[in-house]
Amino acid sequence: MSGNSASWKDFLKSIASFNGDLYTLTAPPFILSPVSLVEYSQFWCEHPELFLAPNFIGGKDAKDESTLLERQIAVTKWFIATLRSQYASRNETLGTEKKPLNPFLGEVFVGKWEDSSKEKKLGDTVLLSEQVSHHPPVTAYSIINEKNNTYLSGYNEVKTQIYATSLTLNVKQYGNAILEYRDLNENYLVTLPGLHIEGLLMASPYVELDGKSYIQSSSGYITVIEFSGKGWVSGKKNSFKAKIFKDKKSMDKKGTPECTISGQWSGSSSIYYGDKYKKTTPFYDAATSSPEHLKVKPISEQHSLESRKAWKDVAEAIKEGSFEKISESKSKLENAQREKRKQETDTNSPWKVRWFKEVDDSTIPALGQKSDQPFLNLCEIGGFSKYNVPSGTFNSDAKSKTAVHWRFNDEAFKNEKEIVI
Ligand code: CLR
Repeated sequence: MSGNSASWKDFLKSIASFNGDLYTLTAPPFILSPVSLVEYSQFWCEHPELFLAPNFIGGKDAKDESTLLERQIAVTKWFIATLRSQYASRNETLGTEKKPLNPFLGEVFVGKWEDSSKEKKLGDTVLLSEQVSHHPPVTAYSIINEKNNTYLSGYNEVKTQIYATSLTLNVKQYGNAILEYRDLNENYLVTLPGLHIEGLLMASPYVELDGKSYIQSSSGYITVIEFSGKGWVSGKKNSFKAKIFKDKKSMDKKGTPECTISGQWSGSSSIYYGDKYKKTTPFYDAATSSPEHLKVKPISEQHSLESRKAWKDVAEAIKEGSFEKISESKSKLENAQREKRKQETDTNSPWKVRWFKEVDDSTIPALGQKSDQPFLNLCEIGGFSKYNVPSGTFNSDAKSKTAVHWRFNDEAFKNEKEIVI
């Protein structure tokens, strides 16, 4: 054990008796990431061409079954392609999963993916990510492609449990993501999978996804993706099986899906239609399609609320591996934040969230009534709960009374004057 640094053993002890807030735990420097959790929203779009693909399937007004199915398959492919960056990239590039920096209230991360294609039909795609709550930590984001009128917006909030006997961290996601292809008049609800952190005992933590993710389209089509890991039937890490059904009813009947996709989300997968499993063809290969990283302004041009600028000293200390420098620079930032909150209370002027707003869905719309909000419509079509329950929970299993969600505030972003994208 060096200096004041907690050893891995001490860290495990504190995890075993932890009280629900992972960020209060002092972890040894080697497990700390110099990247703030507010940056993780970028992983939704490291394959912009897949994100935008549905726009180019059939004409804008095409609503025939085969076009709709093809778009559902395209959205499913985009989703599968996001998973490697989201859940395996730290492990693959740094050797282990890392503990991200806990974003402060109002912290933002912005940037864009520039269209590098020859045809220029994609256009630029912008990322806005903002820490909208500190206790509990909640990040909201919006990914905007104006040229194709395509929007992804959502938020993430996790609840963590520890299984003391196996020292596994069990993480449930509470947010949801809504994908809108406004020119097509089509939108999709994407539910977020559960996950657990394994390998803690060996000091080499990694993420394993579990449970299911759903992609519910306004066209009725629904994809159910089931995740499994090493210890499961296939025996391979990062495995999944996705089935696409015509609608929720067909899914519940457990009949033959329109198509089935299976394989590894961090590797390759294949697809077959109906029951023609002998005619399986390649679907997606994460190994051969490298992620396109977001373009972010140099730190010298950033606003003080921008993540990389605000965390610069801490990030450098983490890279140096100096426990003293880490805690010194972190305390500086945290104390400044505390002081800020105190001032806000004293002057009765609470912090204003920048680009997002909280929407209370508990009373609107009345039961059985249609709503223009994509989220409520999609919940109704797929039978999902609109309440604050783990992502992907169905109505009948919901056990919460609140239905408050973070949504993108288009107007606020249009009026943005300080932060340059
Ligand atoms: C955040 C939202 C992203 C997907 C995602 C990926 C990895 C998750 C992260 C979310 C939340 C925080 C998380 C992380 C993996 C590890 C980390 C659960 C859901 C915890 C806080 C760190 C545990 C510490 C050990 C590594 C020691 O879209």
